[in-house]
Formats: sequence, structure tokens, C-alpha cells
Amino acid sequence: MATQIAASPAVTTTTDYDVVVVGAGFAGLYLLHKLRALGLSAHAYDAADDVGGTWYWNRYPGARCDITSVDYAYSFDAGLEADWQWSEKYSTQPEILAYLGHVADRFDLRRDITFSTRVNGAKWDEEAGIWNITVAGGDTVTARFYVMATGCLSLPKNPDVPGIESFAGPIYTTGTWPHEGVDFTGKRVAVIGTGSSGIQTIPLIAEQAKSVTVFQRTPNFSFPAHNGPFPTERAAAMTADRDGYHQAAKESGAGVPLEVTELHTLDVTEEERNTRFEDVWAAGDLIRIATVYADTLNDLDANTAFADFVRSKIRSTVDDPVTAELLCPTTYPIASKRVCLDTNYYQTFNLDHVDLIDLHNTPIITVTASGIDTTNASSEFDAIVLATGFDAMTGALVDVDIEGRDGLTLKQKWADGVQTYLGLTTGGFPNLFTVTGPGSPSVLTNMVVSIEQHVEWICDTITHMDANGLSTIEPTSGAEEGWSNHVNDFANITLLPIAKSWFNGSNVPGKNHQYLPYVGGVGGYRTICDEIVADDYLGFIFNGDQCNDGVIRRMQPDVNVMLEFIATLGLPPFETLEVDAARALSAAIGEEAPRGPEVGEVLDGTLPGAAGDLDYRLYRPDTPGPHPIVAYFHGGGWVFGSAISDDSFCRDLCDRAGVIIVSVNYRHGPEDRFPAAADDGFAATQWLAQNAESLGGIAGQLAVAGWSAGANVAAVVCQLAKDAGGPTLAGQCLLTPVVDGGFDWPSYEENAEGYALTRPLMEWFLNHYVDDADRTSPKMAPLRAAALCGLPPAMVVTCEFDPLRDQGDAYAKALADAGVPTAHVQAHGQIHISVPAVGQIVSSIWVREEMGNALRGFFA
Ligand code: N01
Repeated sequence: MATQIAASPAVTTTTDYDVVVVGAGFAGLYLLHKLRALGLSAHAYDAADDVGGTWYWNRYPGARCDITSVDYAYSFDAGLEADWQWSEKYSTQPEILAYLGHVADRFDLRRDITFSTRVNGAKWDEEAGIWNITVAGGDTVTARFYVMATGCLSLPKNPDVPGIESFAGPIYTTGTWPHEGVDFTGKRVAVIGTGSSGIQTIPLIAEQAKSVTVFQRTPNFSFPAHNGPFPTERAAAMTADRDGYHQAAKESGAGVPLEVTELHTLDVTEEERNTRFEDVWAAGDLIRIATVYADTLNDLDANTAFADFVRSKIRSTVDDPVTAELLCPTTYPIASKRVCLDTNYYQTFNLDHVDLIDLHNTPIITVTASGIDTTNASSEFDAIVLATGFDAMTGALVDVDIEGRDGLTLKQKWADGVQTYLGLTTGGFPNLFTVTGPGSPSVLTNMVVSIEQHVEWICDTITHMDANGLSTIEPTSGAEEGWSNHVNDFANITLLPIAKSWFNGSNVPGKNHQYLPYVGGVGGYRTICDEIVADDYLGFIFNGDQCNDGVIRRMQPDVNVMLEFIATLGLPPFETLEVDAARALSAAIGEEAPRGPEVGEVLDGTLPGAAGDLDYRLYRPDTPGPHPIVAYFHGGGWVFGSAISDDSFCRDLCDRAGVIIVSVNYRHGPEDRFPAAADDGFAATQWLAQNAESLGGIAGQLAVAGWSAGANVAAVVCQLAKDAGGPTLAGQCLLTPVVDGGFDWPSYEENAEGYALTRPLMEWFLNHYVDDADRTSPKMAPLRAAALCGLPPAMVVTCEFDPLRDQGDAYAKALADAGVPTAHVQAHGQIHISVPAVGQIVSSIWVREEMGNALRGFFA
């Protein structure tokens, strides 16, 4: 069993095992099997007296999986798959436990597991480069690698019910149910908690008990599981093309090979929508529920339509209207708490001996020796069932005293927030792996598919290390921070973090509030893990000093999708086209953009420019006027665009800021070169100042705004107005402005290609607008103005992946340095075109909100 290793080039140490694993559930069992196949010595410990993990402990009546059994099973061994026959669509806990027992037998795994033995602590020995692992009873074993395969929902949370210790009768917790079962016949039973466990068990307890009183704090959305015989058509699909079936699962979002729709909820008729909702209600399938429409999880209106449908189902199922209302969730978007699958849950509340207590209105004052007192009543019970959930994702990991480098424990490291790289590793804890740890897709997916991927990645990594004489691995702090940002970015473009739930730690008092799983899906995540390996283990340090440092995903996820989509269109670069063709292409792309929000009024007109009339479009808010006016100048590199080309963005600004937006079509190059755009912008601004009241505006309340070249016009207008002694402007809102005619900025190098606005395109734009000799004129390059003091208050937005980023940053700084009140938003993960992309990019909504607030603030 002893293994000789080179812990570092300088140290050779003997360990008891190559790998010690904590946990003998789905993850631990597969790990043992894989590691053994690699010729490594591995040993697992589990506090239970047999295999099974979560399925060993959760033996409450009604416990079963809620991913179809055909999918909720290992895929790594065809023989295992062929030999095992599931009996139901959703297998019961005993059947899943029997399956895991069968796996342990088939691969003779028990001989490498010590049961009934809790791992209490693990300490990294820096000098020897090994882990010392202490198990219950005080024994210590050593290993090169230490893997926590402890599951995401394995440590029941402190029930946090006042007075619970005073109850004289039995208290049963769903997550640690007695093996011998419980007979509730003739008993008055209280059930606290209505998550998946409560919802599964309440109907079955009600079949036996004399009375059941359900104490509900927050109702959950639950769908009928429509459980039944094993669905042979799914099994047939797998048998017909086993490899294809599993590959599709691996590449899918949720780890189940089901096609997902691209349809958006509100793009279909109400009739179509209801038909689809009914189909999903009839299917009893979590994946189909979560993907009923493409926007269910990130658009509140879409989500509400689905939630309304489910509430109508609850109302039509539950006889008593008061109880029905209490069972209807109303305080969070559907699926932001985990959706449940049930058998007869809502129907159970039609039984005379089942009552629902709403803890929101009548909280528990205390549990007494004989029952439960709420603010409304005292009730006597013979037994209490706690279905109060888990200290999820991190609880079991920090429950073991894991001490990494420099005496830092995992609990200490994560006290103010969890940081991992990929949910697999964490800095300062060399050679520690967590299977389905926080920051990986885990609980948002079919766990078995996620577990298999993690186990295989860990085993491949150990193989790589052994083949290359590498003894330690851990992530860099930069890679870890980058990953945490990416995990947050993904969560924040969805509605998922909104609910208080175990997904974000808010079910455990005092726990750090952070969305823990990775929302990017099991397929996308697998790609990332593979890319990291292919990129020489990007972001990992081997042997303490060998490292290809970097961050794997820095762009906002939806911006990335936008760029990928644009790439699929195969469009020619604008700068390779004649001007007319480039304008036509730009206009055609604009026509495909979603329409922005409704505003009170949209009207078109003309106003006098510097050399003739200019078209404008006016957007009036849907609130009683008069309103302040903002002169808006569109993007398009002084070559493209019109008064209506930024229509959705103008609507959005009008709606958010409650101001009139007047979008002006200034003249363009190459027909009208520098300084035509600037002169038109100034002439238009003067005219708006003079005619504010006739437009429904307020005299003296005028600001300017613009995007890109339009922001250049807006910035220049402010300087011209200052030099001319008027008109007085209340503010300037500049989105990714061009403020300099030169290219000597690092962001022009960093973001030269690949982010929609390229350096070659900027060169093309500038060449069509302005001669080289004029590029330093303040009328072209406001950053180069002799003095910036006295300009109106500014809001400057710059985007991380924009060639124009650095000059925008410099202008914001120069304005602030000159004493101009300046707000500067540096939009992380955004590109030049993503902030105005109303209705397409969720991750930039907050930036538009900031811009709307800034415009509003100019007139406060
Ligand atoms: O736990 P939960 P769970 N006083 O946290 C309430 C998986 N799972 O064990 O929402 C009163 O979801 C709490 O109320 P609130 C699945 O991923 C899968 O049911 O915090 N009430 C909530 O109602 C699932 O999501 C299956 O306001 C208290 C409930 O207790 C996860 O495990 C089956 C309370 C806890 O719900 C956890 O599910 C079962 C208090 N002091 C579980 N404290 C399958 O089907 C908590 N609550 C595969």
C-alpha cells in the first residue's frame, strides 16, 4: 500500500495512499474505481456503515430521485448499464441505494472503504508535500492527494426552530432518517419545511398518520412527477445509440439529453404559450420545466407568465381557497428556488386530517414538550418531522477541519465568501480536490453526469502530474478570482440569485450570501475544463513555481454568446466594404435588433443644423410633462447611423431617465468631413435650448448624451458651448466615447480584434471623417483641449474589451482632475456594442440603469 513519491524535486516521501477520498456515494465510488484502474492506491472513508452517500441517509418515506432514472445512473461502463434495470421513471431511495450497492459489488469497491469512520481533519504538510488525514478514533493516514467527495447536500442544517430541544416526543430529520423506518399510524405529526424533502414526504406521512400539520415558511413551486413504469422509449433511445446519448448528455446544459427550445415566452400567442405550459405540466420533468422557454430563467415577465400558470394549477387543485393561496409562491421567480416534483402534494391538503400553518404570518414562538406554539395557536403533536434542509454546497467541506498552507483552514478561507477554481480546487490547499464543489454546475445539473466529469478530470490531472514529475497542484489567486467573477457574472444574468435559498446560503443564518453553483451548464463547463488543460493547465501552479497563469473567461457570458452569434453570420468586416455597402449592412443589422421599451410618444421632425436641416426623432416619457431634454448623438463612427439607428437605446434611456431624448442625425463622412458632425451637434443643441418649451421640455434643462462617435460629438458640444458662453448644459453622458484621434493606447492593442469594434474599423472610420492634421484638434479630440474645467457634470462609461477603453478612462480622469463632477463606470466584461444592446444583453442592464440615473441626476 505504501507509495514512494517525489513530493517535490528535493523531497521524497512515503505515503499510505496516493489518494484519500472522503465519501462513498456516487462520487467516491467512481473515484475509487477510476483510481484503481490507473494503478494508484486509494482509500475512502465514510461515516455511514455502507455505500450510498446521500441515498444512504435520506430514507424518509417518498424519497426518490427527480432526474429520470435512465439518466440518473453512471454512464462509464456499458456492462453495468446493460445489467441494471430500473423499475420506475423516478426510482425510490431503496432502489438507488441497491444500485450503488450493486456497483460496489460489481467493482469490488468495499475493500478500499472504511465505513462508520468520519474524517475529522486533514492537514497539509508543506515540507513533505503530503496530506495528513485524521479519522475518528485518532488514526492518521497520509496521502499525496486528498479528495472531498462529500456531496452538496449532506450536512443537515441546524434546524433553527426555537425550543426544539424541549419536545418530549420523537423528532425525525429527513436527511438522517431511521433505518428501521417510522410507523406514524395513529400519530399526530408536525412537519416543518416544504422543500423537496417535505413535499415528497408529506403525502406519504398523511397516508398513515392520524393528523398531519404542515408548518410552511415559504411555499415552493411543485409539479406532478407523473411517476410510473420505467419509460422504455428513453431507454430505447439510449440503447440505440449509447455513445451518442451519453455524449449529448455531457454536452447539454443540465446533463440530460433533451432538446431545449430557442423560443421566447412572449413571442408566441397566449394560446401557444398555454399549450406548452400544459405539456410541461403533464410531462413531470425538471429539465423541461426549467427550459420551458429560452427566457424563463432570465426575463421576469417571461418567468411571471409561467409562475402564473403554475399558481393557477395550485388553485384549481386545492379545494380551500385560503389554503390554496398560502400554497402559491409569490415572493420569488419560479425556479429561483429549486422546483420540486411531487406525487399528490397539493391534493394532500384536501384531506380533512391535513392542515397548513403559514409561518410567515404566524411564526413559531416555541416548541414545547408536547407540541408547537405559534403566534396564533398551541397544537399538540406525537412526533415532529424536520424537513428543514442542509448547509448546502460548503457545509460538509468546512465541517472537516482542513488546514492548508500556512495554517489557514478552509473554513477561515471561505468565511467571507467561497473562492474556488472551477469548484475543483482552491488556492492555498495544494492537491486538494472537491468533487462538484461550489463554483461548479453540480446541483443545477444531473449530478451523476457532473460527478463523472469531475472524477475523470481529477484522475486525468493526477495522471498528467505523475507522467510529468509534478508533485503539487493548486490554482493561482488570479485564476481563482477570475473564476469567481465568472460564476457571479453567470448567476447575475439570470433570475436565480433572487430567491432566498440554499443555493445562495441564505437558508443558514450567518452564512455568507453568494450564489454557489455555476450556472453555465455542464456542457459549457466541460469545455472550459478541457480548454484549461489544453492551455497547459491555465491558472494552475505545479510544484509551487511552474505556471501558465491566466483567467479562463473574462467576458460577460451573454456578451460572449453575442460575439459567437455574430461570428456564425460570416459577415464581411465593414472596413472591407464600400461606404454605401457598409451603411446598408449596418442598417440591416440594426433592423434585426429588438425594439426597446414603449415610451409615451415618438415623433419625427427636422431642426436646423450648421449647413441645412437635420432629421431628429424625439422620445417623450410616459409621465406628465414638461420634461428635461437630452440631445442624443448616435454611434456609427461618423459614417453610419441616423436619428433612428439607436432607437431601442434611446427608448431605454427615455424610459429610465424620465427625460425627452432628441436623437439628432448629424452629417456624416466621407461626404461631410470634420468638423461637420461637431458643428451640427452644436447647432442642434443650440436649437433645442431655444425651442425646449415648444417640444414639451423645460427651458434651461438640457443635457447631451451619445455613444461612440456620437459621444465624441456630445463631448465636443460641451466644449463648444463652454467656449461660446452657452447654451448652459446640465450634463454630458458619454458611452464609450472617442475622445482622441490617435491609436497610442494599450487598449487598441489588447482589443484590436475580436470584440466587434476593431482597430482596423476605427482606422477606417477616422479616415472617412477626419484628416490626419485635424486629429489633435479639440473639436475632434476633446481630451486634448487646453482646459477641461467648467464643463458640465459628466458620466463616462468605458468597457473592458473595447479599443476605446483607455482614452475613455483618460477622459474621465482628466475631467475629474479638472474639477468637473464626474461619474465613471468601467463596465467589466463588456464590449463596445454591448451596452446599447437593449433586449439582447442582460449583463449591461445595470450600466444603462446607471446612465439613466446620471441623466436624471443632471436635472435634480
Ligand atoms: O431542503 P430545502 P430539502 N423554520 O432547503 C424550511 C435536494 N433534494 O431537504 O424556504 C421553518 O429545500 C425552509 O423554509 P424557507 C434538492 O436539491 C432532492 O427539502 O427557508 N421552516 C424550506 O421550506 C433540494 O432542493 C430530492 O423559508 C424552516 C425547508 O425547510 C435539496 O435537496 C429530494 C426552517 C427546507 O427546504 C434540499 O431539499 C429531497 C425553520 N427554522 C431533496 N428552516 C429529490 O427529489 C428551514 N425551513 C432528488
